[in-house]
Amino acid sequence: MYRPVRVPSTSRFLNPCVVCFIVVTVVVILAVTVALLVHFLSFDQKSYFYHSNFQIRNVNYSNQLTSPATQEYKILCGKIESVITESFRKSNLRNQFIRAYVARLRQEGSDVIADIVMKFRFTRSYRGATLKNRIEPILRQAVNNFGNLEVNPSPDLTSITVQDAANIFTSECGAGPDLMTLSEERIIGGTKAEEGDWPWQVSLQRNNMHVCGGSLIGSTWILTAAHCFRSSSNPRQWIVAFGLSTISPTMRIRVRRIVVHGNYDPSTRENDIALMQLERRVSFTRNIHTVCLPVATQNILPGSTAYVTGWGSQEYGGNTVTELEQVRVRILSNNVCNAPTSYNGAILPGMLCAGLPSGGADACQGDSGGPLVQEDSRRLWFVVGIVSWGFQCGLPDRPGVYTRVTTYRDWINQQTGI
Ligand code: 4AZ
Repeated sequence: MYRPVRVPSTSRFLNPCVVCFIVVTVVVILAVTVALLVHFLSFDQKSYFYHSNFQIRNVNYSNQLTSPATQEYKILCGKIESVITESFRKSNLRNQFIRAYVARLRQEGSDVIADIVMKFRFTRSYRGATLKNRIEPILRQAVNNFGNLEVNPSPDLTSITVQDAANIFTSECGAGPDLMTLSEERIIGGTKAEEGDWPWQVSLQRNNMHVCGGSLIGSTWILTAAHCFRSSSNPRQWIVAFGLSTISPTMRIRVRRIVVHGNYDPSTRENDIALMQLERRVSFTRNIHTVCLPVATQNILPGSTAYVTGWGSQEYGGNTVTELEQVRVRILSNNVCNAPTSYNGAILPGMLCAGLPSGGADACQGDSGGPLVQEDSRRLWFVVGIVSWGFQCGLPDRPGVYTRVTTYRDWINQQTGI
């Protein structure tokens, strides 16, 4: 009987498949280890925040520097930021430097002090002291490049936490959530607002029911519309609620005084502006702080983007909502808004129109008194309009009509000192 010769099997350990498997496994383990090492040593970066005071000797702290809305304020901050940025961009920290921002200008004696927040990204393996030693000389070098600005030659430099940075920003007006961490520009999409997106927005309530919106403009002041008080201007009947939700607010404060514009005219809706003074001061947090007021001379450009926020209804005649919403609109010129096919002359100089040409994006009932805001080139938010009126909501050629805040800038200052 034929039987094939049996080839003795090779040892298990020398089986080419097993050898191949072992080699591949070892190579994969090595590659993963090297990749993880490289990742943690060079790519796993962490943000570090630093604070510095620049003492500027030859600039007087005039009225012009008390508000971030003035050209003088913007120019001075812009100059300081660009000199620091340039120094870091030319230095060996160019890849680690993210941003320098003047968070506050204040007065000390006859000097102006600029509080500067700087953000860096370093790998986690870096030690704090090493970072400071590398940043300090570049900052000193920046000081030498200020030209006509006399800045103290060795400004201090302190490592701060992201919370410390946020605290500096919340003490000033207009910081949105992205600016507070010197992060990328925020993409505002959808309609639902998130906690801290619009930290100045308040809900004005009677009997625990949302009636109107408003904006926090000072630690005891709310800006809103005069027509909100047609039902009652008794401060004891009102409560100001903070936070995203009107039914579970993060804070409620009683009202001391309501100041309705003396020349508010319900028939023309002219001077539709009012102020509420709170019973107590608000302590500012990341999610509750003020919006900036524009200067009276600020030009609100037709075509520019603005946002309106509130708990108003989503269609004319509908119910108000309980969670804060936001809508992007564009500013229209009063001329366009007064066209015969639009509001046909009803738009007075103290009013401002905003919407989209095809309609669809608009404030509606219950948004009244709330803010129409714009972001400036330094990413600070300004309240340029107060939701006032309109023909229904979201219709083409019937944009939302707002009280033009710049027109009433002096009136606001007379009433509040802000
Ligand atoms: C209102 O009745 C109202 N579309 C507010 C804003 C607009 C219309 C009506 C703007 O409170």
